[in-house]
Amino acid sequence: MLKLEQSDYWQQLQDLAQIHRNTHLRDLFARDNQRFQKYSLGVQNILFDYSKNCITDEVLSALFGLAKDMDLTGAIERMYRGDKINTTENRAVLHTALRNRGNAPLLVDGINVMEQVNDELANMRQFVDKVRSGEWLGYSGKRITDVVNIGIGGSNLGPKMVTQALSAYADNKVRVHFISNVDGVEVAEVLRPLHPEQVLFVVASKTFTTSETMTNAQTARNWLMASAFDERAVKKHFVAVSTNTKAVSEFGIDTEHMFTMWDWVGGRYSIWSAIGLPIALYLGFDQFEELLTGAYDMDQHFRDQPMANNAPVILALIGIWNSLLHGAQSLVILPYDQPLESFTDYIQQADMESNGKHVDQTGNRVNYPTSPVVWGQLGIDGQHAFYQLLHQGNVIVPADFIGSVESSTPVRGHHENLMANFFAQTEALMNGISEDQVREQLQAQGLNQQEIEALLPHKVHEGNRPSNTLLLKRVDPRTLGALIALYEHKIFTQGVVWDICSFDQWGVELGKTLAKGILSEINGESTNAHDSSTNGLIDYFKSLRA
Ligand code: G6Q
Repeated sequence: MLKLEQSDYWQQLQDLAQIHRNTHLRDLFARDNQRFQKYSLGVQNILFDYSKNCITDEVLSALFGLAKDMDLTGAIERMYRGDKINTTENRAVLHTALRNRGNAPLLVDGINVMEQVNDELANMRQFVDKVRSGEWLGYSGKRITDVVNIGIGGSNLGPKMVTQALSAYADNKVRVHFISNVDGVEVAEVLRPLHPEQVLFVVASKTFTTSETMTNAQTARNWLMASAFDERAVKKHFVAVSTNTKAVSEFGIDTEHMFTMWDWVGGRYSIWSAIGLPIALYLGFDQFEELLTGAYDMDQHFRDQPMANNAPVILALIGIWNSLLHGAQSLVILPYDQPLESFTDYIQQADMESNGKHVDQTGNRVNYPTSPVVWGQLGIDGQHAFYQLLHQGNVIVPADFIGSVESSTPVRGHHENLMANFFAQTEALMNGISEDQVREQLQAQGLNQQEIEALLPHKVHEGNRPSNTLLLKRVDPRTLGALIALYEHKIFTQGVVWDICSFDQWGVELGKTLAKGILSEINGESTNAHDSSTNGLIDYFKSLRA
């Protein structure tokens, strides 16, 4: 029997799901006018409203019981104190140490990692100040105006999302750009308008072996050489963030300008480490520290608050409940805030790479869904695209709506309009429009009986579609740090309840290994050795190129 199935609460939740199969959110609100007060909470500058989910006190207490049975409290403690909870890679999981602003010592294998963290933060600050003040000069003596981050996955998504989200806080001492795709189109387009003498490349790769990143870094190096004609320029225009000193040095980067991270920092949790260097270069180090502080605030909330007042725990358990109750297999994240344009992409990786697993901690196949398919985009654009399915499709997609009270760039009349849509959508998803309401509307429009009956089923919105609302005061560095950490801990909680290892990513490794072999086949260094489809496709590709 799987560990989860041994919990009586798991069985109780299945029963409750049966009982509530036909409960309508509209009725829950009609029955209890305190529902919002009961099922919402404030944490830092974030108001979290979870009342528009089909939950009751009984459901919540069963969910908390389940989390207790799965020893969530113990698991949190084990993560924070540096136990090797990434069991398949035998590693601690300590992104919380990277933002441990209280600076309490933390021992991993007998070493106080806080000393390493603080040293690296000090190195980053020193470097950031040099670049931003113009003290750091390119090969021809000009100051750096553009920072180009070369990295992929966890070494790209975080800095890209945060620099975009916080652009209102940038002073434009330097601009930032990102290259992740090995498709040459991206590197060519990013480099085209830039001047080699004034560009600083940050090659971000924990392993410094990832082929996309290495290919792009080599191309960037050639681009620099085509103008500098002197290998010594590499040291002035390239820095690295990596754990692989040997490979960094072989590339020609001065290891004095290599920023490190540790094996206890997972790629998708690395934004708080030197992987965040582009953020600090763009915004200044103080703002980067604010981001860390926001995450630290949330870390304390997650560790110290009882479950009934714990935002990440509740967000996680509601996700589990929605998959039980509605069979929901996906989660749509809908920011109503232009700065959060890439937030969904970031959480998509964090969630799906962490919890997209099919076996439990002991390797037994699980018989329940794990990570939902996470997708979405800016909500306001989505309204004119895929919301039709959210409102009337034959599938329930739970939604997280994220918006702000204040716009980070106020333009008269716009934010009110945006937020009117924000509130309208969660209300519409919850209430829908009943047959009676539609009939009334159509009668008022003067349609005859026959016309009304023909149109009626098409215009009915059943409603009862669950959503969470996260209303931020505004997108600022501290609040954003808290928001990211909120989702990180949500993902952690779900992994604990599902009893899976959230911190490995074997599914990512497989494709990386296969691509290496195929590259040598494409280059004619070996013969294809695959199934007929893969061989056929590679042969077709090669024949047209020849
Ligand atoms: C994140 C993943 C993955 C990783 C990239 C880049 O958790 O492991 O997205 O970040 O594959 O890896 P490198 O930083 O080693 O280049």
